[in-house]
Amino acid sequence: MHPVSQASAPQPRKAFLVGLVLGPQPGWVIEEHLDELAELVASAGAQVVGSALQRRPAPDAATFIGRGKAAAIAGEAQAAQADVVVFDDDLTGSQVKNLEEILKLQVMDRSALILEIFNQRARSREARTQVELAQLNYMLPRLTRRWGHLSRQEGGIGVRGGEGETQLEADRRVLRQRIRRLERDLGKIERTRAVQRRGREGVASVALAGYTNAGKSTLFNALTRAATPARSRLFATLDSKLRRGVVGDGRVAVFADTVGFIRKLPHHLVASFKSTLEEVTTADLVLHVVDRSHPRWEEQMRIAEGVLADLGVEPQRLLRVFNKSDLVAGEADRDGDLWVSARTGEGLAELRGAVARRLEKAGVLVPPVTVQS
Ligand SMILES: Nc1nc2c(ncn2[C@@H]2O[C@H](COP(=O)(O)OP(=O)(O)OP(=O)(O)O)[C@@H](O)[C@H]2O)c(=O)[nH]1
Ligand SMILES: [Mg+2]
Repeated sequence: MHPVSQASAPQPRKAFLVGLVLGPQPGWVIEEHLDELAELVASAGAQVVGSALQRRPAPDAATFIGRGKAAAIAGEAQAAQADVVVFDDDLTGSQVKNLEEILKLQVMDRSALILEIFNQRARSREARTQVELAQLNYMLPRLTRRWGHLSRQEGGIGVRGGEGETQLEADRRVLRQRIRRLERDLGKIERTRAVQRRGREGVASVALAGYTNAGKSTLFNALTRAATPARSRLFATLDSKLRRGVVGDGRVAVFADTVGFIRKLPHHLVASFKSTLEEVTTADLVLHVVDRSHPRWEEQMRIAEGVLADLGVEPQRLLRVFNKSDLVAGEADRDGDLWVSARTGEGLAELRGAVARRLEKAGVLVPPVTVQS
């Protein structure tokens, strides 16, 4: 089954999780990653019914985990009444096909899961177009697996022609056409956004970015007193929302709330969400919101900063904000860092002041008029 049709599958499905521990990697790292995978599964509306880890020096080319381990997991997953087995890493089309044969269950990789969540969340035309584009780009190299009876063409050098291969090529052509169409649509949306941005010229822009669930939308609401749904689920926000907010001394900036990041974010998604993420790449200042109460906050911070660097956000345009301070009691060293609670409002005045100073420094916000006495 491919991601497009998965989105309409009846919920909740029961998921069995599988992680691979490579070489000297400590097992606890993978267990933490499986915890996050479980959060993703829950965010997709499915239920986790079990999990398994395997340690190997390298992934198996044909089955990712070992064939024997796969057979063992088949028993465990079926006993747990799972109907889908979710792998924490990306699988090739043939690995999915081989695993589905052994497991006798639907197999999904991490990217397919994230794409499914995005597909469930996408509302606006822009978000829907971007998600569909990412899904098609994900499917294109994996199309072969839907044509299992044609497996000879994967190994068989010189085997060409035949009904099935024509069908596969026709499928690919249709996909490519649709991809070009979506790219054209997105181009149009991007141009509209660029025009809107020009209309905002002269007004300083501040984008909120960071790991999913860090509290970006809650902070955006607090800074702009808007009502953007903030929910404790991953990827609640897919569109960038724009609203005016006061920074310091009554001066105004345009704030943008954006889509969250995650470890191993499928690169098709980042590429497809270019127009949404343009609010980040073009902002005068990017507030990097970190959920400081999260047990893996440092890893999440590193990942988000990596994505921001990939997007071309220079360090001088970044301002790191430690959010959810209300959940971090008695933290010894808060000096030098910006701590806020978007929920209680603690630290918001300081944040507004810091934003204003940074925007002034960047030359996009005029200093307040001071009356000489
Ligand atoms: N205790 C506490 N909870 C917070 C704070 N800020 C946000 N939250 C909660 O954290 C959860 C996620 O908040 P969101 O604002 O939706 O997070 P987000 O970064 O926009 O998430 P995505 O859009 O999914 O990437 C919600 O349940 C919020 O109520 C805070 O300062 N303190
Ligand atoms: Mg949000």
